[in-house]
Amino acid sequence: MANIVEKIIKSHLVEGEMVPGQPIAIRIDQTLTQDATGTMAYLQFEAMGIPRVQTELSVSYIDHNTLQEGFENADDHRYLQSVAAKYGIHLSKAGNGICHQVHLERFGKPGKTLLGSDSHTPTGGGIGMIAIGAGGLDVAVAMGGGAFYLTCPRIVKVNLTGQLKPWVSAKDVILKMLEILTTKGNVGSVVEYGGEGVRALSVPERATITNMGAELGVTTSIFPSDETTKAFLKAQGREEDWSELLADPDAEYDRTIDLALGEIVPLLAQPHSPDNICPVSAIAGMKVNQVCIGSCTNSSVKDLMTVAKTLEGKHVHPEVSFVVAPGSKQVLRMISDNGALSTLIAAGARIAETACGFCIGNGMAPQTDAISIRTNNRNFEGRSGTKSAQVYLASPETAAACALKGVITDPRDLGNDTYPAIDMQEQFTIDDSLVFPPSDEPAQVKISRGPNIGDPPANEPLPDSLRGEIMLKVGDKITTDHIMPAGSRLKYRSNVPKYATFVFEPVDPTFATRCVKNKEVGTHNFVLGGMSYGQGSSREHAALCPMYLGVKAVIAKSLERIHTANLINFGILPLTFTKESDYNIIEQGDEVEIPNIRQALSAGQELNLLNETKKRAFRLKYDLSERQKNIILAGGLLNYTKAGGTES
Ligand code: MIC
Ligand code: SF4
Repeated sequence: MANIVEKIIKSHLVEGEMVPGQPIAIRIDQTLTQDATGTMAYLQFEAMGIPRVQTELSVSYIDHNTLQEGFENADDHRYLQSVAAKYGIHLSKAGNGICHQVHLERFGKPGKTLLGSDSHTPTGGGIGMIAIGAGGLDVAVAMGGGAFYLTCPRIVKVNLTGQLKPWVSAKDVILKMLEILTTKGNVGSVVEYGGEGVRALSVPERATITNMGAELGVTTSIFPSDETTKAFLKAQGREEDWSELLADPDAEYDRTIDLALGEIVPLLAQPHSPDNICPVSAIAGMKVNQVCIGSCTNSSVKDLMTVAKTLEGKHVHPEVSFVVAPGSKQVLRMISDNGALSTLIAAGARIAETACGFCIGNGMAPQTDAISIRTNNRNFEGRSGTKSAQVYLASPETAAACALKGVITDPRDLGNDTYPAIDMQEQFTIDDSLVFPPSDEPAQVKISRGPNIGDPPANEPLPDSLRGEIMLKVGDKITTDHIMPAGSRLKYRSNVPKYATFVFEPVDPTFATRCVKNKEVGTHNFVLGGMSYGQGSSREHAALCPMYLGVKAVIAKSLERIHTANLINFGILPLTFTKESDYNIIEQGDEVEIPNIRQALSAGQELNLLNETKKRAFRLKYDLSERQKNIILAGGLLNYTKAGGTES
């Protein structure tokens, strides 16, 4: 009487007991990295001294940083290609597409585990995998054959019934889920979709839903592997990769949510959070300046065909800048062969590269105060590259309607009688010519290292007492985009000293220099956060670079899963308040001390925050397994691993 999540976890469990909330470790079958997190992951893998990856399959994708303004990106790409060839990793070259889209098409397998250094790795749940996003160091450990440690999840069943109405699509389903569950409070859960409504959703549609599970903050989301999955794999020429994976009829769940697909209407996530949901009709008529279609959430053949059919014979509004970025080379070839690309171009689309592009703020920054409608998954303030832009997340159907009319438009009001329902292709165009398998002669491969690529910085073991200043106090929902901006700063990912100068740049550009001054005189730096601190991306630089700046503890009302794991991996204490209202008393600039850390951690006691400025003491909590405590005391996972799994 097991559900799907339990079945996969059970068959991969290497440590711990399957009790929700308890630490467990699972074997990882596949890994993926992308270039922005990948260079650091492979530098860390190299530092482990393991000659070949130990996984069934590891793929390194180049999709994030393809702008190549200057030599840095191209140097990173060369490095990634040479490391892949040497260590047994497949390389998906720039131009082949966005990691999650390509992995779904060409590599994902039902029943397997996938660990990826990108928070949207759960896209693979659409094909019935336990696919989890993590920091690059965790992925490096998994490539080396190490287990992945996580909290045994609570499992939430979403029981889908009925069918979506015309002009309503998978994006609206996950926006509905975000309305129900919000981005907060879901840490430690996995969403398992089931019910008769699942059948009508194709694999790419299921993947849209699991992709944005990342925004719920859950560990992952998963769909069953059924006849629909089989048909998708067959159309990808991979029928032999299929296996059936269904929940037992009497499977139990920690919570069940019923969702009637037929009742969902076109929805939007309003600025600046993916859970700020409203029906499109509620704000219809608002002027739109930019429409961007693409990203790992909505760039499948079906998505772009639907947009093309909606725009066929028409032209987008003259005041809308309209961008389409196909998700993969496969998608681009298929829409180009079947004429949809031509339809899009005729309708006024700017065709962008098959890459993350606009989604990560790499180009296409909208005009000042713009209203931008996008099909991607995050609308955090400033992520588009324009601080004053108002980004709304929508389905491809809604985005197309907005592009045509120049104002926010419910696609059901387009006046088109027939919804261009696109059936799943019976045969996809298979062209893996931009995927390079690893070398048969690894000894001959020389690693290429450009001048922008530096070794991962070392950290010291955690001192027994921390003493220093609250360097920054921030509010709720601080994302890793606030902590470690991407966009034009992305090219410094392989150069930690340089990238660290931009920590918290969007919030307080003086943060890095102030931290360096303290570090130089030997005092420790502290950050104070609100709810859901560290949500969003898996970028471990949001922990690695603060570590480099001498940040030793983050104290917040609540912390998100991947970011917490990254803080631990880099030896930074993730702490929460015993009494949440204490947050209001402590201020930026306060001189503080946390004494006797070692003893308190080993005894499992709360920590004391002595605030010398306020002449008060506060109690702090932590949620750390024994292993995590030892990692922090050692000064991070690399030190811990080098010492053979002990704290020093
Ligand atoms: C994102 O969508 O924020 C990214 C860019 O894909 C990140 C990874 C990164 O920062 O490199 C993510 O989601 O993990
Ligand atoms: Fe790329 Fe955007 Fe997807 Fe992140 S969310 S992997 S930046 S397309």
